[in-house]
Formats: sequence, C-alpha cells, structure tokens
Amino acid sequence: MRQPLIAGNWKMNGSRTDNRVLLDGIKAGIGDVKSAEVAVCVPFVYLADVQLQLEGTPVAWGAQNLSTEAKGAFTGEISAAMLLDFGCKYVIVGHSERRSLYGEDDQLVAGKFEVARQAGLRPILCIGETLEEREQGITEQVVARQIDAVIQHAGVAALADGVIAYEPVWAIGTGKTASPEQAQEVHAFIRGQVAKHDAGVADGLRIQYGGSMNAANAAELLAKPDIDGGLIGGASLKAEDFLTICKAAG
Ligand code: 3PY
Repeated sequence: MRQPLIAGNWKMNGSRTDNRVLLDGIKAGIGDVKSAEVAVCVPFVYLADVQLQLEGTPVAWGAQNLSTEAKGAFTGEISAAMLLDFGCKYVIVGHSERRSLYGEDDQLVAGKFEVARQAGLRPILCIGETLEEREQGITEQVVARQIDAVIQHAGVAALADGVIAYEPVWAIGTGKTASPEQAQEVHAFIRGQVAKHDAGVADGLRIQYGGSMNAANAAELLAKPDIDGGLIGGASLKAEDFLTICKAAG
C-alpha cells in the first residue's frame, strides 16, 4: 500500500503573517487526516519560520527548487545542504514553471533530482505535457522522455521510495483539471514506464496528480488506483481547502 502524499506548492506566495495564519489552520485540523502524509513546499526565505512552526507536528516541509552545486560562487543559488539545515524533507524539482520560465531542461532536472536524493532529501519530480503536445497525441512520449532522463542519469533505484508529480501543463494555473480518467491513464502509463526498468520500484512509487487539484475535485481524482496524492497549487494557500484535500486522500 502506498501512503498518499499531499504536498502544498505555495509557489511565490505568502508573507510571514499570512503563513502563520495558514499553518495555524493546518495544524488545528491535521488531526482529522487519517492516512495521508502532508507537506508544504514554501519559498526559501520562509523556511526558518516554517521549521519553527512545524517542528514536532505531523506536517513535513520542503522547498520548490535547489542548485545542482554543493557550494561556492553561485550567486542567488541554494544548495541541498542548506535545505537540510532547515529541516526540509522534500524539494520540488522540474516544475513546469521552472522548465518553461527558467529554461530548465530534462538533464538539469535529472541532475537536481539526483543531487537532492544523494543529500538525503526527497525530490518530487514534476513531469507533464503542454497543451500542444497533448493535442499532437505525444503525451506518453513526453512523460517517458522526462522519466527516462532521470533513470539514465541516476538509475531506476533512484526512484525507489520516490515521488513523481504528473502535472499536465495545460492544467496549471488555468483552472482546468485533467478528468480523473485522463489523469489515471497517464499515471498508469508512468508506472508502466518505470516498471519496464524495475517492477518493484514502480509499485512503490508515489505518483501525485498536480494541476488545479482543489477541494471540489480532489476526492474523485484521489479515488483512482494510480493517483497517490496531489501537488497542490492555489488550493494549498487556504487551510480549509488544503485540509479538505488531505482528508479526501484518507
Ligand atoms: C498547480 O496546482 O497549479 C500546480 O502547479 C501545483 O504544483
């Protein structure tokens, strides 16, 4: 049995005051979440506050990006060791916003995935096709390429206990969501793609759905057999909505 993982991706949102209210709300309701693991991935500058507020609670925390470099003259970058210094468990790598707005390609994302893992962080690898790619009928080719880049770089064992977030780019920040059937189809394909290399790893792999998952559509998506949680954007910024999604996961 794979434990569902619901992770909030706050993106570039929040303030010290708003975060406190949000986290107080999540902490107040987390007792009603029966089986899902819950995490929040926050902007770097808030990690110290978030660590103080979440330490000793069942809610894990993490970041949204990291450098492939360990240290040195890399102005503006943040290393895996720095994230560990602030108690991070998770780090998102390869979110489509980083791929499309900051030019991160499959090789760079695979490098980030492996650096994070080697350091002892749990990377959440985001993959997914654009609207154009879906319309061209190449969704499977695109996600296979994105997964294979990691497997070629780090080996399939790197995905053991791993997390992949399938986020169709056309469903990110657009309010459009993949239907539960569309999402399940791609999730099953992703698991099958990993199983070609190692069936055991594929079986243990948690595959989250991301892309406008919200309080209203979460239960239907999470009921699908290959959907093992969610990476939640806007709906993770309201405690009530986020908790509704966490509870829908069990
Ligand atoms: C979204 O829900 O839009 C996301 O991008 C989550 O990462």
